Amino acid sequence: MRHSRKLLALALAIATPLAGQTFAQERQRIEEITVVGVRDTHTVIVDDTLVATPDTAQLLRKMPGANVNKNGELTGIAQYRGMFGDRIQVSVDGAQINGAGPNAMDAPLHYAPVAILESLTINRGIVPVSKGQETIGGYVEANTYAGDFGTTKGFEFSGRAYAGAQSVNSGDVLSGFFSMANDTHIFRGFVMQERADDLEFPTGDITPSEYDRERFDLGYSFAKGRHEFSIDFARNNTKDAGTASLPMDILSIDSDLFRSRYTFSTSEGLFTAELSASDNEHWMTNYHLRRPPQTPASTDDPMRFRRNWAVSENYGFALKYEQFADNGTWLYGIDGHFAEHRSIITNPNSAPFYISNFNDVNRDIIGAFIERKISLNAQTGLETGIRVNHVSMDSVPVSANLNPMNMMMGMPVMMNNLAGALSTQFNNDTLAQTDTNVDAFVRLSYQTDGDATWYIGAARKTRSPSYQERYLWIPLEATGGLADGKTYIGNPNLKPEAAHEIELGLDLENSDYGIYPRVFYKRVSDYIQGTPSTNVTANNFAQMIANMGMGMPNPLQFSNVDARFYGLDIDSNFSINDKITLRAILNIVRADRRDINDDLYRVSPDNVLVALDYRGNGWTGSIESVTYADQNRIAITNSELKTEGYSLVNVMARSSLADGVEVSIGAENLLDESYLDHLAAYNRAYNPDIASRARMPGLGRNFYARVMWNF
Ligand SMILES: [Cu+2]
Repeated sequence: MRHSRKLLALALAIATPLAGQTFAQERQRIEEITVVGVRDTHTVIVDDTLVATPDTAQLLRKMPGANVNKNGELTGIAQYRGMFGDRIQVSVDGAQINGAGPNAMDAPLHYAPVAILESLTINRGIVPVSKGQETIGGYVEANTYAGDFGTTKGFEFSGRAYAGAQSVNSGDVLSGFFSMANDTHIFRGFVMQERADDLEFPTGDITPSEYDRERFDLGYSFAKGRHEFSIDFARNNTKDAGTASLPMDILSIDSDLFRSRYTFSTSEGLFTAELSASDNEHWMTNYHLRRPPQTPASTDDPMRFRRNWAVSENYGFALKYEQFADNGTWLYGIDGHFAEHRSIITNPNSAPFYISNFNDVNRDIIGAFIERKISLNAQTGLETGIRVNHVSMDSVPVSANLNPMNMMMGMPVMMNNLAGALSTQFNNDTLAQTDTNVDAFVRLSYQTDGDATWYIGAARKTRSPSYQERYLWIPLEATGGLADGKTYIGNPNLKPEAAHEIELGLDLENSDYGIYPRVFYKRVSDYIQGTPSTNVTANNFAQMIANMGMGMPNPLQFSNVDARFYGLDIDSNFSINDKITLRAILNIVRADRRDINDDLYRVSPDNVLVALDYRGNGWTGSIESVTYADQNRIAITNSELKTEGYSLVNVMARSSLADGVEVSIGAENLLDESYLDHLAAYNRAYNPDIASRARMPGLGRNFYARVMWNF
């Protein structure tokens, strides 16, 4: 294990993908580093970074340009430079996973828990088109533990036991990774269990915010000569988990994940084939973890109980060939991703009640790309590529029954009539839609004689509408986790978004320091954003629901508008002496509409992280200050609330107790500061300590500990 960590450090140092042990990957790495370029990724290695959270998405807070829209403890949605959700492509060990939840309760990083995570990498700025099909907002790559090949024919058993606990919610995690490996085979397995009670903040508890999750993995890798093959299965069982920022809580998320990869390397190039699939089933309710809906006389109202069954299926493949050429590489590829979703809302107290929320919606993408990386001369590197995606989407007709008692008159009849009119409108619309989208990018780097490499990049990136944006037919909050409290309807005829971006940067580095600033400007036409609905039937329906105290009137409809994003982020480190390093990250992003005078919703406030890392004999320690500015640039359209700035202090220390045993302890929000997290949305569950629809509080002081035993 010690050996592998050294390898990781090396990989990080030269900013290439991690954990390359095979001949092919070694070769690939050598080829990659011959091309002049800037440091375009930022990686967090979990072994070296102490975090209390079970949710990998929260690691994004430690990375330049990145942040997390938090809707629950296991429900973190990646944000990068002001864009989030489906605009950020997330890869979990090469697989793209579209979760079952129409509100992204199981956002992609749900499927890479921290306990099995080896590293998390973000691409800084413009993402090469080969990284993923739709990278309009960014690219995040999670890699989990896979084990290492041995050096001889003899099999060796090794692994890692990982245990953690934290005070803020009495949470704990226990996990084990085991592998049996020689120079040709790796057999591996992983088990994990984690659970927690409700979270504390300085003046109360967040209810519900408990969670309970299990995970099991089995995998196998084979390497011989120029061939390498791997296959992995994982089972995720998320049980009760509170998501107080959303209208319901998680009852279960049961997922089967599959992925496989084959690589073949020659002296001329590297061929890669990848296959992945997942099958996700999810239940959520508005009554089993939070207080059920009440009539004014504080008794449960059985007619307003809701539960939601949602499933998704994904299949993905990629075929790539990287050809080594003079001074660089050519990369050719085709890939596909096929997703299907279904969601039905019912009432456990009234069997005939149902809303067919999403009915067998499909979103299929086939893509092809070519990329070229080349050193034009000893100082200048060029990277460029083009991708074409063909997107096809469809839904089968929808229906609902909102009059379960078969009443002859009254509210249920009127609501049911409106729902009937909405479903007829939807079913008569053009539900089958296809888009052909073209992405392209170019990045040029110039190394001066000194320590500086200058960088300029430009890109066009596209994204077709999500299934929610096209096929949400009745005003509901099923919006991929926007959590603005608004109900929305979709529009099957939406056009794809197209972003045009330029980025400028500089890497200034030597043995004492590294400073990596980037400025960017991105203009998005046909940006998809909720605007006030002009659909009279939908508006009447929402008004009627609001009159019954079950939601907000005035729904939004997903529409094509114009938007822009611009800002600056800086990643940096300075060696103060051979033991102490100063690390600083600064993030500034502005995001607004170009067609009207409004800012965009849920954009990270300006923030700065400053940390001192100490690396001494036998132990390491860090003290970190995280400061967020006020966020006064809010989306009026989304009724967004402002937040005040705040500053938190975090400390952590790590020491090796015995050979292979490492103990870490830390405290987040050491000073128990009260604050509001601008990206954590609003309270939607009954809570004596937090008003309904008030901003979610930030967490109180959290002591935590982690023990890792590598054997
Ligand atoms: Cu859900």
